[in-house]
Amino acid sequence: MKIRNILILSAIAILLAAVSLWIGQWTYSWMPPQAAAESHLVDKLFSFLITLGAFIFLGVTGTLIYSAIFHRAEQYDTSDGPPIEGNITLEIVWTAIPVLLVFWIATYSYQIYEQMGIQGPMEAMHIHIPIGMRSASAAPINGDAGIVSASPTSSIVSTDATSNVIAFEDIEVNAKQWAWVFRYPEKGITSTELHLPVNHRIRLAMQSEDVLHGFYIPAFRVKQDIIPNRNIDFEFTPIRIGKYELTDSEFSGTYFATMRANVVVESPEDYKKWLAEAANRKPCTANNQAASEYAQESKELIKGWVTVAPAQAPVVNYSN
Ligand SMILES: [Cu+2]
Repeated sequence: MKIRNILILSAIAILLAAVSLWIGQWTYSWMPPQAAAESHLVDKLFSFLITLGAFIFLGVTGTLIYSAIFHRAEQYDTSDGPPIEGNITLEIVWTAIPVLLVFWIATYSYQIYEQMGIQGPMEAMHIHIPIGMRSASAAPINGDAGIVSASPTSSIVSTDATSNVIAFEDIEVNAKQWAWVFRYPEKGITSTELHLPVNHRIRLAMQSEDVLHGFYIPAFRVKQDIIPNRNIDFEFTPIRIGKYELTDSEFSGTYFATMRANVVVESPEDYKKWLAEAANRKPCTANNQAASEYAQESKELIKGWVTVAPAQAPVVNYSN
């Protein structure tokens, strides 16, 4: 190959790499706000995948377009191209590069999965292991009082939850067809809105009363299946004050789409205030979209449609 060609190809590769890196940075704006420590991990992985994908996509389609424009066969020329074979070096290179890339992606993804401590099917099968506890590491831990810092740079060091003194905010999550109920065991209050103190490690104990549900907060980049008859522990750290949405990520029946809840991340002071306020309220029946839609539809008597009746609308101290 002529030196000139090598230089041109290298220049194109560098340009493609630069464009791919730029696209990779751009991916951060495609996402909801980074409202939990975990979101930094996930977004970094996503950006990495898109950067790699962009480089390959631009390289392949660029070559195709270049060939189609500049090396087009003459009209009515149906002869074959030159038979090229037996370049061992080339074959080794184009096998090795994708294999290495796949291993790179796999290792990187697995590390992030580990850091987030999300339970796979294996953990759910072996429930005698203290599940969900082996990783409390997605949150940057800042020693005193269990307050974690919001800075993404200081993240992810330890994988040993027991060696760190972390003040967990324990909250019970109850999922049923079709409602979310959150219980704050310390104060004994219940709510249909999930309130969380910012920069605190949250530990959820999740249960389903009936079928499979999925706990998913896009702004936190966390998702966990809730399997009936199991206690599912799940941890994360919200780092941004604001109001977000929790949705069900597993189809759980007719009114699945109504299974949403507000997630309010607030300062520890506001959180305490809210707890106190909720504790003063008498429990009453919460608004439940599934129940009201079901009641409406039964009134209209849609014949021939049988559906699972929603569970009773939750009775809680606080509902929105
Ligand atoms: Cu559900």
